[in-house]
Amino acid sequence: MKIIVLGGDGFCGWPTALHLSRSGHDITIVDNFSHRQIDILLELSSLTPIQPLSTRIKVWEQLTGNKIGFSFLDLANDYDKLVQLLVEQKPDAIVHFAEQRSAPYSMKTPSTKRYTVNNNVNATHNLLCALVEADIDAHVVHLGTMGVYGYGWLGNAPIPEGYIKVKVETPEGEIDREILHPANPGSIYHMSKTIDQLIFAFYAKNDQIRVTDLHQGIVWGTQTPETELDERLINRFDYDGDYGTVLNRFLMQAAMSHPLTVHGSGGQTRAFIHIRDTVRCIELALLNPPQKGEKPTIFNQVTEVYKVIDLATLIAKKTGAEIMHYPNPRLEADANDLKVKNDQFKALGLKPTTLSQGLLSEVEEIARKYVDRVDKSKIPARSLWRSLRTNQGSGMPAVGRRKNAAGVKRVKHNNRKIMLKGKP
Ligand code: USQ
Repeated sequence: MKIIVLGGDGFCGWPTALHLSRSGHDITIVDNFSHRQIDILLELSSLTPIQPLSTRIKVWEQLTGNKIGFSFLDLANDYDKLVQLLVEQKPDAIVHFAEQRSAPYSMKTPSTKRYTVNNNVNATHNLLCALVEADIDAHVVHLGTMGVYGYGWLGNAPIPEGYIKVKVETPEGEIDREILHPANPGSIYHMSKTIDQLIFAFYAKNDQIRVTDLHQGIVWGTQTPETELDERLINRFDYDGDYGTVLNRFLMQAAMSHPLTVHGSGGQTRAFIHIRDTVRCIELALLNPPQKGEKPTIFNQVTEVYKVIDLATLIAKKTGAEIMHYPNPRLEADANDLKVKNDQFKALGLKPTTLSQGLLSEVEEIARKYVDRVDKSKIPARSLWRSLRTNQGSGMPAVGRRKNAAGVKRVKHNNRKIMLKGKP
């Protein structure tokens, strides 16, 4: 297949581009290096020494003989260039990762909120509008998020894959319908992905665009068989308070004997997937497109569900790391249950990488190896969902309001001694 990977320089995009290239597909990466630019602005860098994209592509060709094309393009703004690219390339499929993907970054300032909405919503809409204008029948595979469902609305009932069956009262009696699962985003970033869903539904109905939307959980891990081939192909590993996701942050923190930064009680339950499974799922989705005129296919791209505190405890047991509970900078339930259906990928043959299989090697091979590159000042999560003033009595976890004069206190949690620190 001829495939364009939008956002192909990123954490999920780069390993996906390599995996698809190795499988024999003809790959062109489109990227505007927005994450590398945000890194510069926030004075961050990946824990792993990622190479410039031109080096990555050159090394890949030297090692495998496979060429990967590249087009520098800002999907949200360079609409005409995008149409031209589609006309020239005539792709069979497009994988769309080209969105600002951090929830904390999206909540940081009015400017980052507006950037996230402008960038993500325009990128998605431009893509679909351009496919119609260029008259290209390419299957769009989009990286969405589990966060579109929100956490807790269905209690302990499993979250279905995108659509939910409802009964509607009408004057003629009850009728059955299947609708998009109600959106309940927890951040501006997650909200932008809920808007994406409506854009996909409209273009699938109006223009018969074939769309698969992947509602992915939190990705952990760094390497795939392809990125492991040479250090110059290494994938990025974000550990900072904005872009680092929880499990990778804990792994890095354990490697450098930093206390594990649990927000609030750690009762938040989330869905997870290893990056190796992400790239396999993308390929499975590409090989199983919906028909023209069908509503978007939605897969839940997750393999395991954990509570944050259970992840911290698991890592603490394996590494001896200390667990510290911080006031939660986010506005989210202090604890929730979560069950998720992922039957479709299992039926297509996905064999999940579980935490127990991959955890220690990840600590050893990546976190410990590059620990000297960590800037400790970047570890705390500083983006607040609400200003400190409006947090009073807002339902933010009480731990944040129980600090002593020194700001640090030892309390008991589940019969274990833990540290409480005043500032996130
Ligand atoms: N958390 C901690 N300590 C930390 C970091 C996070 O306790 O040091 C907690 C958060 O408060 C939250 C949970 O861990 O309850 C998950 O946070 P996260 O930063 O790992 O994940 P999130 O912000 O939800 O976003 C990430 C990706 C996003 C993707 C999403 C999948 O950045 O692109 O869409 O995971 S999901 O969460 O399933 O929607």
